[in-house]
Amino acid sequence: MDNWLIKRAQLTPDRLAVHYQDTRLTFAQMKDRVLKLASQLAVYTQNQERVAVITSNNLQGYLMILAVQQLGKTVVLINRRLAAREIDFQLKDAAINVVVQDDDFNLTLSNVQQLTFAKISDTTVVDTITPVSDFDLEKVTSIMYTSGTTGNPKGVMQTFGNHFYSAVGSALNLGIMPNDVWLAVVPIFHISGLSIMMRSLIYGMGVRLVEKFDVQKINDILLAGEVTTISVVPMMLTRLLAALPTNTQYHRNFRTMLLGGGPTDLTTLQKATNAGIEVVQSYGMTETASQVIALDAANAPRKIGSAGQPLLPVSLRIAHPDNKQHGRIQIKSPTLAVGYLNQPEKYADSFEDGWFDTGDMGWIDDEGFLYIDGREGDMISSGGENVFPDEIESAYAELSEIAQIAVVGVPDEKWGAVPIAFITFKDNNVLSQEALRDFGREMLAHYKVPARFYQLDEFPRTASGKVQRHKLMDVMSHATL
Ligand code: S0N
Ligand code: AMP
Ligand code: MG
Ligand code: MG
Repeated sequence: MDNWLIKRAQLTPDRLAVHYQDTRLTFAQMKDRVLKLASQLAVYTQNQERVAVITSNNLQGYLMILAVQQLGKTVVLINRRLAAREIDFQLKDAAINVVVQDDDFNLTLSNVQQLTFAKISDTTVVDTITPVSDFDLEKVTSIMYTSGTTGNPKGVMQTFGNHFYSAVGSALNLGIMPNDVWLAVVPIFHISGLSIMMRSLIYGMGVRLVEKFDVQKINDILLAGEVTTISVVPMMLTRLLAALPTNTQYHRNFRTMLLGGGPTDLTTLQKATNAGIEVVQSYGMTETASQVIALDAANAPRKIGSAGQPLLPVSLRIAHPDNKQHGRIQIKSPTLAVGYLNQPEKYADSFEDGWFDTGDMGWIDDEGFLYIDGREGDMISSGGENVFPDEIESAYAELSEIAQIAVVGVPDEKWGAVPIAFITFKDNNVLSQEALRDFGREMLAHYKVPARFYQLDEFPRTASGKVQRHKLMDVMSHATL
């Protein structure tokens, strides 16, 4: 396919491409800005196949991701909330030499050149680059890391074709209107946010880029009719509703709230419906380049609690159903990532008879609508970020005072769920809550640090000596905090 950005600048040069704070760029203007940045970035990245970008949702980061794309290099998107040690792992795995980062990103990373956006935009351009002529649908254009129940994080390789089919599948469900502007407050380092950027290039649609999830500000934008669509995770919806005055409705321009990334409670969905908000529930993951299952406007009110039906390019089956037809959610889709970087066996293991096994469980009603039961294993969904107990337990295992640690998720009013930890100490060693927390904040993204640590004399175990996780909640009441 022709280079989407260049093509957009030809087809719809004067349409809004991106709006951030007081800056509004049309596609023609955005192309010029991106190509200039790409020329500056080229000075530092000549022999690099991949470039990592560390950014929150700001204009410079947005343009930088596009600039890497224009150079024909793969952009490795790093979750800005991770700890240095976690980022180092990803950079090493992706063989990154050059990191471009927000001006206020202040972690020192190992064995890479860290360039701030300011440094790159101050670079004198010697040769203006020629952007890649086309976007090969089979080329890997983005990599983002996702964790699993066990083992190291995996670099999910997304192609232009993945993004294209994802954008088309979404459009065939939600439609495209000439005045569409999609609000991106979900991070552009996750597929929730990056997919909005790709839809913008493919549809010729404007993006309203917002850096911080400031509830009041987002509600104001939705009330003022400045955007037509927004992507949210469940926790964002809950907070938006709580801050919306009763009997107040969003502007009629606003047509779709795309909800995904984690489980939502029915009360919240019911409240949203009562407030006249058209919530389109969806299900997707990094490996599927965003939603693959979604509700449609007509069925949304009737099918509250369902994640919807497979989008046009997507096939869905439930494998190994029990007698209630609950089983494993498996997918076939042209949006399916082409692999995990350096871990081909791990990726191959995710397939059964050519179907991708999502690791999630669910069931399909007699009209073909999918309901998600949850994930196998112990994943905790905190504010739309996935947290895996194994990752936390391995980090803490490095503390010599700890004999054993087990992490479980508990419901949390603000984040939906948060991890808490149960610990036995060696000998008479005891670490304070504060010491445990500080250690975690050094080693892990802060959202992974257990909210509380309970000290136990011993773990509840099975006859064979295995820790009984489900019993941990019962012992909580007589554990020391
Ligand atoms: C909810 C968010 C915005 C909260 O961040 P906020 O309020 O901006 O926090 P900060 O000011 O940065 O930090 C304040 C303190 O809060 C801690 N913190 C931040 N986030 C979390 C968290 N999630 N859980 C627990 N604590 C958190 C900070 O650490 C800080 O504390 P201190 O000072 O102690 O460090 C933010 O969490 C957020 O952006 N969440 C959403 C992430 C997301 O997008 N997830 C989806 C990933 N999945 C996918 O992309 C696949 C599905 C998909 O594509 C999709 C999803 C949704 C909608 C549409 C789609 C689609 O299909 O298109
Ligand atoms: P990620 O790896 O960050 O892309 O997260 C994908 C995971 O989020 C999925 O495998 C699910 O476990 C979870 N998830 C996404 N959408 C939903 C949903 N609608 N309901 C429940 N869980 C979801
Ligand atoms: Mg994942
Ligand atoms: Mg830290």
